[in-house]
Amino acid sequence: MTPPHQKPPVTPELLTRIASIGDLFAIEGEFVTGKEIPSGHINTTYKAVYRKADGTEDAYILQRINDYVFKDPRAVMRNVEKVTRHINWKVLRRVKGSAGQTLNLYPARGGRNYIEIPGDGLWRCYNYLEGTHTYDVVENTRQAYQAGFAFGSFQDLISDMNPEDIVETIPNFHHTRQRFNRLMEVAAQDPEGRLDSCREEFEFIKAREADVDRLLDLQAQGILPTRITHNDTKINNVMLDEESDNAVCVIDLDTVMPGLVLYDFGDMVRTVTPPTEEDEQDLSKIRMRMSMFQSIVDGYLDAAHKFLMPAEIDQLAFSGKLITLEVGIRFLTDYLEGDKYFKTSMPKHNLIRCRTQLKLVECIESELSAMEQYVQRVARRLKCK
Ligand code: GN1
Ligand code: MG
Repeated sequence: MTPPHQKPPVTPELLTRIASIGDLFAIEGEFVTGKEIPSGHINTTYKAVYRKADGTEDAYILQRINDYVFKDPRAVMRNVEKVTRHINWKVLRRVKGSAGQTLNLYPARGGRNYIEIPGDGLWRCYNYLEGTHTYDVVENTRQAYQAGFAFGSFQDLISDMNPEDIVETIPNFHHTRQRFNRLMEVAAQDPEGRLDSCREEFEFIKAREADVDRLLDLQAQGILPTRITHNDTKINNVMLDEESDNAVCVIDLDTVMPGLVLYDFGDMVRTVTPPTEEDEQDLSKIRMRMSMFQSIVDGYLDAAHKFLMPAEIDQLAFSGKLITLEVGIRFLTDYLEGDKYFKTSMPKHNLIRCRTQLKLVECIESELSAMEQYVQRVARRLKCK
């Protein structure tokens, strides 16, 4: 187990493993080196570098789809193929000659865009996005603006995909009522005997039960439209240019499926506004940085105001609270279930992550009306109200 925030060691065994997986894909050149990229909580990700005959090097991403989380990894790949093809087509048409990079899948032995390795699951290979990086903690408002703009543009890019082409890779992924009810069930069973160690967190969530129905009710009444959305807009899922910090490409397309744009916006609020990592243990450091919130609103609405409805804009600030609460619920549920879903790298990791989420919920609650006012101000300026 690699301790949190430390680079996993590059052992000879790991290099052999990466080279043997890379060997299954149509990659040109000789394997040079590789390493694990530890940032996601779900899939296993390696970077692999290959040297071509002319001496130049290209890097690739090899990724194993977690089949505990994604019950049908082939369906995930069908979605990802459609989404990457759609985006590539549009980007090539619209911004010919731009430096914009997109994700491309490489064919595997057997002719598919993935390979199933007996006993080792489903693997795929993407191009590595050169000259880009991600942040776990946003340092300045420029980065926050870029994240908002990138996910708003992404929603715009996929808005005309045919919903029938896209399957729900994780059904009811952001169904906050079901997430809440599941926590209640698991807490009632308390399979690992951990409930006593998290009573306070559990009560905090129970006291906010009314929040979990708000967006679902508006959706059921037809007030909020269902669109194709990203559904995992964590800040480290957007690649920014290493030098300019301009947004280059949105990654992690496994949960692209029908949803509410608010789930995407809410997860940006959750991951961009705090000045700390998701598993910060000193809760006094957690804040909702208003300047960061304002910049995500600015970036997101600059990209998305053309297609958003006033009813969606009205819930942007609240969505930050809701998604933070939802992710807190999910971390606590996983803690109670014995850490089966999210990768962990220290004892009580999921409980620690849950605590940061709940602290952030509290911070958002005390700023909510100022956040709402800011959204309305920008919406009026952009004339979308
Ligand atoms: C997971 O894979 P990653 O780290 O980008 C999770 C998200 C959570 C997030 C919490 C498929 O995202 O839903 O919000 O962790 N992805 C899945 O950090 O469950
Ligand atoms: Mg990710």
